[in-house]
Amino acid sequence: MGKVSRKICLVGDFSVGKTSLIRRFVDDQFSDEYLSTVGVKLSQKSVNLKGEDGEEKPVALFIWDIEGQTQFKGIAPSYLQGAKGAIIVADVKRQETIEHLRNHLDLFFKINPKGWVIVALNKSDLISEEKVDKLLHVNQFQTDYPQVIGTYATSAKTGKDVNEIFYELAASMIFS
Ligand code: G3D
Ligand code: MG
Repeated sequence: MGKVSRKICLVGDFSVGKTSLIRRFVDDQFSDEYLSTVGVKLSQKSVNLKGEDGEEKPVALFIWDIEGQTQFKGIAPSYLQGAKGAIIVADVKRQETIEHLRNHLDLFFKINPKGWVIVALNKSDLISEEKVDKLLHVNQFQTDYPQVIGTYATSAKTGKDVNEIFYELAASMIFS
């Protein structure tokens, strides 16, 4: 049996940390000097998921990174086409990027009604734990979007919850 492969897109406003989250997950590194990529960049990482039967299932994740858009309107539908999953990212220090989450969700689910999404409130290392808890509390989307798996407070800088969001998303994409 060949390995299954799945497409994941990173979605979100400019500079929220999409590229940094991918780098942290794929290369396990973070650089404050990291320069923005141009166009679309594809990264690949293979993961082993444990199914309910305890069997390990290898999955190749193809992770798409976009750049150049400043708002959700700039995201081309062709970028999202064929994605079984998305990580939709906001920056906890920029409220407008949080307000745009629903626009990104609407666009993703319009193109991929059967896709799965994890919401990442990124740069959580920059604010207090109390603030993080408050943001997590008010930014839950499952009621309106049943295919949203959950909202996580991530940090590409410290690595907090970065592996978790990719593995959670992959598990839902494969086993649900
Ligand atoms: P993008 O791909 O969504 O456009 P980038 O965003 O990954 O390029 O990140 C934008 C800036 O935010 C970068 O800083 C990056 O280092 C920083 N950043 C990303 N994630 C985090 C995080 O979790 N915590 C902190 N503290 N910073 C983060 P520069 O200065 O290069 O623009
Ligand atoms: Mg980028």
